Amino acid sequence: MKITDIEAIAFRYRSKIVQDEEGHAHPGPEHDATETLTKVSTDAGVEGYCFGGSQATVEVARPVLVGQDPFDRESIWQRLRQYQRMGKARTALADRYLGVIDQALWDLAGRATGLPVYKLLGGYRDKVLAYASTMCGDDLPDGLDTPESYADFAQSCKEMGYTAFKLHTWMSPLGPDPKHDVAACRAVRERVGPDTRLMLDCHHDYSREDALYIGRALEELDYYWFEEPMNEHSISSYVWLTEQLSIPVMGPETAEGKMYTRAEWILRGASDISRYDVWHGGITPMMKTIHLCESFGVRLEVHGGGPGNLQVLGAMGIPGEYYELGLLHPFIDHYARTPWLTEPIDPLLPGGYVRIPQRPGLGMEIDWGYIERNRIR
Ligand code: LLH
Ligand code: MG
Repeated sequence: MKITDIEAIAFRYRSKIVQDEEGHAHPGPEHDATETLTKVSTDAGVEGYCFGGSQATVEVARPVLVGQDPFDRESIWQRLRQYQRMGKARTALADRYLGVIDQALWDLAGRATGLPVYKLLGGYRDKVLAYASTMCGDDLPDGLDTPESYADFAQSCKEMGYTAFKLHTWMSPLGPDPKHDVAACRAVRERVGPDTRLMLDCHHDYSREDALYIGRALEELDYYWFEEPMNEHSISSYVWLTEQLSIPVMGPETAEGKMYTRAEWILRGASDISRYDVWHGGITPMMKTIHLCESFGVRLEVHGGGPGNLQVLGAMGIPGEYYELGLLHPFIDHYARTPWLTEPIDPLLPGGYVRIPQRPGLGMEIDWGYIERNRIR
């Protein structure tokens, strides 16, 4: 089998989510938005898909992919990784886009063999616990505007069946404010009681002292982990913080450098729990990172949702305890957000679990009628 083409299909949809100036998602007025579907075709008629990507990405990747065996993912991935260093590919093949191509190739392999990706990787489980992960704090009345609003939302999530809840508190320009963050964490703990797992992912640019203050408060409130409170480029700051706290510190989430960066964090003792997602270069480097963590006896929690992350969670033999389900907000219907799929990828099951999708590939059933009706390119 040989790859014959890679394309980026763009289509319109209606969204109720807007991004603030730093890129954090919030509820907003309904508007037109664009989604892209990257499609890899072969001479055997089998195709692979991943949502995301861009026209620039497929133009740069096409000469590398066409003519290759789509099962030679490692060779294709290594070649594209080298391309990332210079010229047009620096942006067109940034990790996010490399991750799309890699996922489309895994999807293709699954569709070709009739297996979900987690079975190709080596199946470990067919369901995973989920936590409700909130959007960042806002100033919308009865949204996520006060500690009390977070407590109300945590209670609703508990009633929906979630057994764990993670706050993203106020980012710029509404944060940082360590006291406000701690007040929200306290209000949530008091509302949901001792049995719900709670985590915090706060403003990502706190000073060492502010992060330590928040971390100590979280220990007192029996939180389960403390995520990305400082700039991840300062590994020394994370070493400093991790040494002083008993609550597990988690990271790096956004730092560049794929498995190489995670290896350095482990060697330095910069966090207790590592972090990765398929948008940092794909399933291929994520599995390398998972095996790295396993070798060092370090936990890894998967960042973000979506089909690629879920398939990896199904193949993770080390915890990897949770699927991040979100980002949720009292004003947003999470399950109405992907009208281009015939059904949502991550419905919540009794007990607070999400099933690893069992369809071949990444497990998505694409609504082609929807895409064709709304197609731009
Ligand atoms: O800053 C944000 O908008 C969120 O923190 C976002 O990046 C989210 O994906 C996250 O960090 N989840 O863990
Ligand atoms: Mg995070």
